[in-house]
Amino acid sequence: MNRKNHPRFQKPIRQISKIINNSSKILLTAYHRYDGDAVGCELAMFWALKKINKNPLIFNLNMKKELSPFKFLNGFRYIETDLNKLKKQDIIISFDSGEFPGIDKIKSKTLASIIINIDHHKTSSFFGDINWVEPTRSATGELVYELIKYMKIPMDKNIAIPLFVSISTDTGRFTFPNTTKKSFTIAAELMTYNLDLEKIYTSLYCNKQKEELELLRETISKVNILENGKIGYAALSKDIFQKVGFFPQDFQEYIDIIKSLKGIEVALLLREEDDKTRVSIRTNGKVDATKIAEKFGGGGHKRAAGCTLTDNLDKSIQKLIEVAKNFVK
Ligand SMILES: [Mn+2]
Repeated sequence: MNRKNHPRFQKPIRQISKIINNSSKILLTAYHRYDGDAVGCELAMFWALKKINKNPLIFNLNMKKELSPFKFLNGFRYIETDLNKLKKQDIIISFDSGEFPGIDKIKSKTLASIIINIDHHKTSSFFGDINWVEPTRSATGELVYELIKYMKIPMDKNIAIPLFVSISTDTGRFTFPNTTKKSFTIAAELMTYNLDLEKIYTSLYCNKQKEELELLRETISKVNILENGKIGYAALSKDIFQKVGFFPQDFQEYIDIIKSLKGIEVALLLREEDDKTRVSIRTNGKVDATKIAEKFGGGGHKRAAGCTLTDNLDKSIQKLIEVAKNFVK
């Protein structure tokens, strides 16, 4: 059976909307990587649920709120990050998270009866009690948009802005190949709420501290090219972050620089964190990034994936390159 037609991938939108309608305290959450899609979904759902008189709470375990580029979004300040402060909840909805180690801890702490998982990672571990996973969607924000429409919750600017952020960041401002007619159609409808694009894009992309530029410079200086220009990688050790005094929440633009080199098929960004090495993988051409990530227990999308190795930086470089080479032959 085609994976896409597998029953696990069928849309439980009716069931989800029923459960939401029958609940009051609704915990909205995401795992680990609080990017534009994840945070956008949480905030869009937050405002949508408020509109139908629910009690939503956004909870992002250990999120470094002060470093987030999404601080400008309305409602961001209500995000809770301390597990100890969580009180009883009826249900949990997770967004944009292919896996969620530790969600059971949140479930038992909040005594929530059900976990709903809404996501678009094709490597999803289906950790929810109900899973709505559509890997063909450009962003989880597209699913949240659909859910809000299905539930007939009137759209407004508070909902439209985070949804726009979700779709525009996950499509690389509508340039990645995951961008579809649907992404544009939804974005076009969101634009009817008079979104100030200049303000949104300035908040997202023209808000750098000078340490970030320092780190970009360090990253560029560390770029290595192999296999006739088909593989590019940069490895960032702990002391680099210490030297520049900055650690990004999101490494997207650092790896995009490597990916932007003409002829690159596999771009890798490795960074040392405590006793492990985190790796971002981006691909052009025929290489599927998830195929490389999965060799190391990771996952993601065709063009963007990630994994974590328990080896040190040098050993991780070796292992990654060895695998990557097989994909560019
Ligand atoms: Mn996403």
